[in-house]
Amino acid sequence: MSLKMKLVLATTALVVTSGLSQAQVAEDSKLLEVLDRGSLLCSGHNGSFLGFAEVDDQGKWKGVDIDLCRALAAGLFGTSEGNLEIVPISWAQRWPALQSGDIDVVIKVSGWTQSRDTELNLAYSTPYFIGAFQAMAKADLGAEAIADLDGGSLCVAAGTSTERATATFLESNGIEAELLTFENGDELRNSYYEGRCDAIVEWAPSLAAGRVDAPDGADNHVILADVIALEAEGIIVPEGDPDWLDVQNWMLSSLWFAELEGITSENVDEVRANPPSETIAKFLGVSPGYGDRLGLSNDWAYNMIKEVGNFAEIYDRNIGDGSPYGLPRGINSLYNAGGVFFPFIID
Ligand SMILES: N[C@@H](CCC(=O)N[C@@H](CS)C(=O)NCC(=O)O)C(=O)O
Repeated sequence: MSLKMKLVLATTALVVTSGLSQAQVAEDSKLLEVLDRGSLLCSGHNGSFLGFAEVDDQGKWKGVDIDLCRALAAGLFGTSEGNLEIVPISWAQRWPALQSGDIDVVIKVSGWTQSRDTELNLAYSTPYFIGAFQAMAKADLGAEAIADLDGGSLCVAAGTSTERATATFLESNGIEAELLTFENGDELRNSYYEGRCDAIVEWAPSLAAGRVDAPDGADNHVILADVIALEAEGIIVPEGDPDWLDVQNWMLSSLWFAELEGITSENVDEVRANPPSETIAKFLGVSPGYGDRLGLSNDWAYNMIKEVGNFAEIYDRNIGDGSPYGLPRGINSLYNAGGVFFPFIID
């Protein structure tokens, strides 16, 4: 290769590399609309969805999904305080609310299904949670498996992938059981506890969380071992807005990266003052690149970690050891702790 040719290639590489550090956000991206508006409209729940979107005694939202909404708002605006509105919606309202613009993003343990992906024109982030659908039955029925509930009834949430997966499971296994569906989660659980159905089908973390509060005591209910289906839960935005989707993916990756590197809400200031590597300096906005490539401020990850902490902190506070539910993290851990999650490469 001639020297001239080498010079041309080197210059092109330089332009391409430096061009990468400034985001070209599409003019019609939801990202710009949200930044302009100065507030994020995120999905809540119609009632309490234990551990993920609950309303506490003071009427404040909390939970894993609510913390992800807070992290996103903090990443976008520096803090979620005054910049986040949680819009209460049912499972069935998720998609019309997103499509009409009543909410900007669905962070509502929503499973990746083919019809949502294609017919509803939705785009999924990388999954942030793996949930197994299982059934919990009244202990006095003596059931050990769902097949033992043949001829009985199951309560399940309307308009969810749980309803669909349960119907498929019953059909595939030749089990005849009636499915009673409910729009509202509290109504669903109360109907089960009041004896309107023999068992309730929910996501395993929800069953375990709900069992703690069973009015007649947790011991009167057994979670059956059959796994009806495994589901990957992701963050959802309308199809065709890659810039907005990028922010969701990098938000999740940032929370895992901080966890992997031991960066917490407690020590993030200390780490930022003395970053142990160039990658961490970039991640926390000490050196440029990590935010402006996405159309955000370079300290957006710092702001998220400072406000909500890393993924482990979010998990522990809401459904893990720091919560009333004490659920082990299991498959939802990072890869180095036996789970399936990991951050993407920061280059
Ligand atoms: N992952 C489901 C939504 C979550 C779901 O199915 N929730 C079910 C199973 S945990 C439920 O029973 N929810 C009770 C509630 O709404 O409180 C989907 O994407 O449709």
